[in-house]
Amino acid sequence: MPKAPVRIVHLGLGAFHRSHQAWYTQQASDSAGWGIAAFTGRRPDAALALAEQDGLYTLVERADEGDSFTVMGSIVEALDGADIERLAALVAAPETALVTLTITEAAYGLGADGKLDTKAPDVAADLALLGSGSGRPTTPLGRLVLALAARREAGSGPIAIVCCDNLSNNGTVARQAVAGFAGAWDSEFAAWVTGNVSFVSTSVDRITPRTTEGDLAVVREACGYVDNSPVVAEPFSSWVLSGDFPAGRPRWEDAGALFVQDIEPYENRKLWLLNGAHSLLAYAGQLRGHATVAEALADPWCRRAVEAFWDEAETNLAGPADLRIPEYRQALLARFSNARIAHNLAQIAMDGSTKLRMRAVPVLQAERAAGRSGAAAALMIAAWMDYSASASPFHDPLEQAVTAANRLPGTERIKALLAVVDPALAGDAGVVGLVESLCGTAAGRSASE
Ligand code: CS2
Repeated sequence: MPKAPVRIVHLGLGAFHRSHQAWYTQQASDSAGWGIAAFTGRRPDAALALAEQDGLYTLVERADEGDSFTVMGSIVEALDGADIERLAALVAAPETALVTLTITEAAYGLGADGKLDTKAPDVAADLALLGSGSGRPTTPLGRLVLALAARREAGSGPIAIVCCDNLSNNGTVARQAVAGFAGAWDSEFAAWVTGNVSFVSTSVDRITPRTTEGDLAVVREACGYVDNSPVVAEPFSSWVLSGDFPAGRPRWEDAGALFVQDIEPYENRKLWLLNGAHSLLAYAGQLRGHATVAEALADPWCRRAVEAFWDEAETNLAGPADLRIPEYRQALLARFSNARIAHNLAQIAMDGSTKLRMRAVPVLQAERAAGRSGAAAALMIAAWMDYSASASPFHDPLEQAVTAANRLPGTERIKALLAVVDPALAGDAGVVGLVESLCGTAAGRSASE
């Protein structure tokens, strides 16, 4: 098939981008005009592997009843994220209308106060380097900001940044992070960003576990060719977007994307019900000896904990009638139980300090504000604390603070760990006591043991 011209630049070439945004772009009726140039993050491997097959790969849609296979061609260039020259040239090109992002929640560098943490070592290093006008940024945001400066220089006009990471109000988060970088660099450039960059918020959904050797063999067997980079995903997918596209966009609605004014209810539904349950299962499930989402959900203790958390979340979910929460919950149970999708809990467990801020904290706060305990949301935090003390490896942007907190005794430890997630919660004696009483329960110990 002929390649579409690059009009979308993507940062974060991973399995999720390939099963989600690349799929929506390929399904759009005007897809022939919208090619994606996708850059990796820390390592070039995914780009190298994909470039070897000219950007083509197989999307395996894995349903309970079997697999179906689609050859994907919407990624027309797969590039090493360190190739800043190519990134700047593409973002500066007038044809480029969009930059989409899946750079992970933690990469926005936000502190517990929701602002860019300019003291985080990699952010501080990139800021210093941008300020000095020489050197190569290593963070995705540092690279993006440099590329936006090239667009300004080229006079190529407005552009949209479409955030596809699981954060509440992710367009605003992306704006804060980019503005934080731009402002710390040059105030005139920061003003250009404000006037020319539209930050689109989106709620993204498609369960996409890591590809395994077995998946490669399945594709070889079923399709009769060798694909070194297939991606496996559930059949379900959803994309809700809110914001302006000053330079245009593909007709993603042809693939079912929903464009709305107020994204918050959709975001909360997804972040609390799907991602919240995922985190709860990731921590409690692993403490109970399970390895995948489907295995953990089959454990009645975990299932009860998830349902209790959903009850708390649902009470605080208000929004348009089409939220259909009972049906959404029912569908989630089916999606999570798809045993053919081996979704590893260890993968979901990563970067908990950032994820819990979106997944547990808002529900806990809302429950307490309403005079209720919020025990089910607090259990997610308690399970994370237990997990953080025993997991190896333990991946988290605040790993050092978590390790230091875990050395403290008793209630001091609980307070310090809570402060990593949300300082306000750490100052609430009721929450500290509640979380402390729930520690140990997932693994089957009572609080007093
Ligand atoms: C998961 C998500 O790893 C995680 O934190 O909760 O990646 C989840 O699978 C996706 O958001 C599903 O759309």
